[in-house]
Amino acid sequence: MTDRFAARRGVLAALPLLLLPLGPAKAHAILEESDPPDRGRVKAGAVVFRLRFNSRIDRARSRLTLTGPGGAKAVVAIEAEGAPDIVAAKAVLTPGAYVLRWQVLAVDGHITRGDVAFVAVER
Ligand SMILES: [Cu+2]
Repeated sequence: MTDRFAARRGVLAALPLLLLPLGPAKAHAILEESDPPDRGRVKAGAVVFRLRFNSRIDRARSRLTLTGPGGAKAVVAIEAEGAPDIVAAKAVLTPGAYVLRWQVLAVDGHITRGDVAFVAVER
């Protein structure tokens, strides 16, 4: 009886050590590179957005939202094709200041989000 109790306590004490490494084993998505870059400039007109992450992205469960001059907000459709760590989209932009907000689901099941601010200038 005493032996069994001690053994159970031993198992319980070991649990936190076993659980700790499981969480951060796979990283969630971090933006490594973007086109346009944050605080960058693009020429107004047809623009291709390209965001590269450190991990594979579930594009169907990710989203790009573009806030334009005057605060107008629109969801931008993510291209279905391409490398699994790239999120790409196309838009036609008038000159002005924009914020591209990305929200992506990584293979580890975690959602991350961030902003890329840029300015579209006259051609
Ligand atoms: Cu994660």
